[in-house]
Amino acid sequence: MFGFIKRKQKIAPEAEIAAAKKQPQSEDNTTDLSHSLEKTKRTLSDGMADFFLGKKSINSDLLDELETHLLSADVGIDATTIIIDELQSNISRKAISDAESLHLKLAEIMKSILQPCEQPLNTDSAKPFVILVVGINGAGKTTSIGKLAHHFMQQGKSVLLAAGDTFRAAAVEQLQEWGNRNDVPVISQGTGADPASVIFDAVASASSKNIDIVIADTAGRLHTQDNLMAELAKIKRVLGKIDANAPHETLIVMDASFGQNALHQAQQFHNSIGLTGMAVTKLDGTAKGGILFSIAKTLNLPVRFIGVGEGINDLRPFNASEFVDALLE
Ligand SMILES: Nc1nc2c(ncn2[C@@H]2O[C@H](COP(=O)(O)OP(=O)(O)O)[C@@H](O)[C@H]2O)c(=O)[nH]1
Ligand SMILES: [Mg+2]
Repeated sequence: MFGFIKRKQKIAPEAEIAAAKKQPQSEDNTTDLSHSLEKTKRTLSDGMADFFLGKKSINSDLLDELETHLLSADVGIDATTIIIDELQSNISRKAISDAESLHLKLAEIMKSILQPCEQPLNTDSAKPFVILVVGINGAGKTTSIGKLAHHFMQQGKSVLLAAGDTFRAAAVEQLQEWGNRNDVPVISQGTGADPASVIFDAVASASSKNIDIVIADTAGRLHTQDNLMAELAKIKRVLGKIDANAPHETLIVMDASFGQNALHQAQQFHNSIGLTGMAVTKLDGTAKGGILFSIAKTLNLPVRFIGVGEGINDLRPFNASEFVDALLE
């Protein structure tokens, strides 16, 4: 199924944007999502087909098997235990008797685990609403900012981007390309500039132009790099001088393919600078999509968006029900 859609290789930002322009827009999001989550789906359901086709009876062997699959997909111990225990108790009191009722119950439990993370980002509380984007190198920050700009523009909002990754010249250029692509202004001061100053200027400029949303890029960093974490804290402090509530969203972008490690990184970022939301990227390229369940059980943070590809439309607001339906489809 869908074998004609080939995975793209890592490519330069220019080519990536050109490719994004050609992305077809599908109206059927669930089918799309289901296709994007193919690798995780396979891990979850490998060897389970016989069962879901009703050819295997419901017993503890089956639950053991399901448990292994859930753990392999990085659903994590806590969420897996909840799922298996709940299924077991339903089986014991005969509330589940066939493949269909198990499928329905499994979906219901999985949705209930993810539901608390479904808190869409509302940008109406401030103008400009400032989103500070943080995370490790390569997580997908800049790409996600490009997609986010598109997302907000489609909602009729005006957007301005701040090139706060001043570490490498290429980073500013990459953001500028996304700015061109979306036809939104990009405020930058070039390589080596103080990111706090760039982002401060961007917010001041957005205020004067009556722009709705500022999205600020930052250089990738590890939570162990104290000086770089202090730099993020400084950005937040400086922004607070314009608006005590800014940044209104501190969004970590994390790469799902890092699985439990990404979770650990996010926890450390949260402890160090305080996060208000997450965007989980590259769910299309990994079998570790179950990480969202781990996130739900261990990090008390909203998952605002999920990234399911490299194209401009491949970032979507997180919807727990849609996600589980796509996984179990
Ligand atoms: N397959 C896939 N690739 C992604 C996704 N998000 C970002 N990428 C790719 O990840 C790479 C690094 O992204 P970039 O935005 O430069 O990361 P940054 O260092 O955090 O700014 C690029 O090749 C992106 O196209 C996603 O959701 N799916
Ligand atoms: Mg970047």
